Amino acid sequence: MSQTKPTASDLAQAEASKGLDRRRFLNSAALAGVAGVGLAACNDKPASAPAAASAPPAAGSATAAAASTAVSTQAGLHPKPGELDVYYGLWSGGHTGDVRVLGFPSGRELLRIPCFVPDALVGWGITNESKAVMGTKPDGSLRYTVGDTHHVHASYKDGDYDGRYAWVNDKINSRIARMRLDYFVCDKITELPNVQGFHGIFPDKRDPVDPAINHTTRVFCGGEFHVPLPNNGQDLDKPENYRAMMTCVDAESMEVRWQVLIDGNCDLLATSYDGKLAATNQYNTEGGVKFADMMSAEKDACLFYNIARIEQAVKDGKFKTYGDSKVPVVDGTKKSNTDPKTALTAYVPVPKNPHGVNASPDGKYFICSGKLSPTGTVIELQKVLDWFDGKLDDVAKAVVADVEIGLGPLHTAFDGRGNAFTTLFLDSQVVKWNIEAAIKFAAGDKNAKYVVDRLDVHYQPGHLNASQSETKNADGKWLAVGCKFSKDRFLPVGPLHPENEQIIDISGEKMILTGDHSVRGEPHDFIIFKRELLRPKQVYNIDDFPNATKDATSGGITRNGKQVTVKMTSQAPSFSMTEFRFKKGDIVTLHLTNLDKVEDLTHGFAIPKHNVNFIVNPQETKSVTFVCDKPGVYWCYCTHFCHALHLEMRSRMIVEA
Ligand SMILES: [Cu+2]
Repeated sequence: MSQTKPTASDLAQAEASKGLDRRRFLNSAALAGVAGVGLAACNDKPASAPAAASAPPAAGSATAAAASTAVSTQAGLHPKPGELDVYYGLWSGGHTGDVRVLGFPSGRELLRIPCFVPDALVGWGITNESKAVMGTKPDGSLRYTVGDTHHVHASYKDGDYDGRYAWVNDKINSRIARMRLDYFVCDKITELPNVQGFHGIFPDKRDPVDPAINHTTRVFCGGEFHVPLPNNGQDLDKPENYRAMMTCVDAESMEVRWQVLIDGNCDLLATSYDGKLAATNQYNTEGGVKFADMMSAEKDACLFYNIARIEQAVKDGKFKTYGDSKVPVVDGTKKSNTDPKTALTAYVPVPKNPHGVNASPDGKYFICSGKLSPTGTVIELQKVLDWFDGKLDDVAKAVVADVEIGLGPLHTAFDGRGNAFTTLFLDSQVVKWNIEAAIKFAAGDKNAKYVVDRLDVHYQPGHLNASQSETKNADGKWLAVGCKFSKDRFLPVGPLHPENEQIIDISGEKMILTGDHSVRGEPHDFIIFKRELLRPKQVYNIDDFPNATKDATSGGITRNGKQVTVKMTSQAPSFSMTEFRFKKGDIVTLHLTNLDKVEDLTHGFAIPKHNVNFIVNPQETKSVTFVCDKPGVYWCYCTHFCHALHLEMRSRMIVEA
């Protein structure tokens, strides 16, 4: 049971009794890299102390003690055998290049969706169909075999997820992948031109102009690293000419619609519920290429994009193109956008090197975190729109609060009851704070108690998200926190530790830590949403595959010189052909249709010594192409357990010399 696990306070007490303040040690280590370059506060204080001297007394400063006796008020934390979770979670996998599907609140991993990196379970990067999605070189080999996924977001309708698509970024090769949420597969990947280090990603929630379009039609992509334009060998030593861009991709076609040239490096992205605004939190507005240069300015920006104006500028031909790319690029740099009446962008100043920007579910605010400043910055969207309309003289006035919340604030989630939850990387805490109280405090009401609660997490949290948090229907039930270091929370397994995804009950006033879950590195961002928003299909439609073989007798082998095509089927416990014969040097394309219609009856197909292994799900067809370069007998066998006679499910491939 969850309440019998050691709690945060147990751990803190154990640490104290051992005279070993691991948390402070971690803080020191985490800070070492930025010492002397302008960190806004020091951390020589006990872990449970309020974050900053000038912050109001934290109602939750004794939270850890309370948590040791508190019990989760929510049923169903760990579903009993046979019970289903009530939420789906979509987790980015980091440099495993995949997306993980979790059941929530159990935290059970249900599936990994390979996107950018080959996957041996399903044959992603082996089958012709997956290679076509991933992209190949002229010789047919994969263009890339590495990826780095950070942020997963799903398509919207009426301000909530509609169950059509999810998208994920690849930071290494600046690619965006789309997943169909009916079959939980990646169906398209687009490589973005002109950018490097594509990081933040967010779909729009409705059209900025057409009120009839109240669903996602665009996906915005933040470019982090600034590079020469075009990046073809010119301007190598002229970093003043390097630039980053924000990119708009069409949600349906996955074509790149347009890009915006900007100052600074994009981190995360948020979109407004009215469709009018997108924003990226910008660090390195200095344009530095060295560590200290990137942190010299006291303020960076939350950069707002006026979507309707950008698209009008593209229509009016007010754009450039770079290098071989035909994508229109409009000028969103600060110096070209000083007149609010024509500006495409607005740079709202926020404390230096911000991390994270998140939209509140009431549609009113974007919240940026300070990272190097112990503050959360609340930006009122109506005021940003007022600036674009010439009704606000200074866009900096759109900041309605910039309040101290703790050390190393990164990302923010919401409970739909006016509270924000922000990860504090250096404090190893989540802080719960009330947005309207923070605005009152910032306006001068020093009695406004905006910090509601603090909870120790283990350790060094990065992303967090709450159930339904990034929709209008934030339900304030569960919070998941991606802790970057697990240290002593799990059995040691050598030098590579798992990460610790912690689950917190946020249904009450105080947060209650209810679960530790080890995860393979290295998830970043994730979303959690109600299971009824998806309509998954468990059996394919055979007619969706033009190369399907629809019955066991209609397949066969056709030869055209050295090109050989095999069409065969699987039906437990046998393949339609028990034997096929080739000659050395043949180039074989084999199409396999799984005729089984029974849910959960997947087959595999492996050919020894030919680097072939893939699965076919019920009524699915896949193909592989390989060269028969070694005479001999090869037993092709089913790799995915299907039947009592699974071991006998084989075909003999004979390659003649
Ligand atoms: Cu089988």
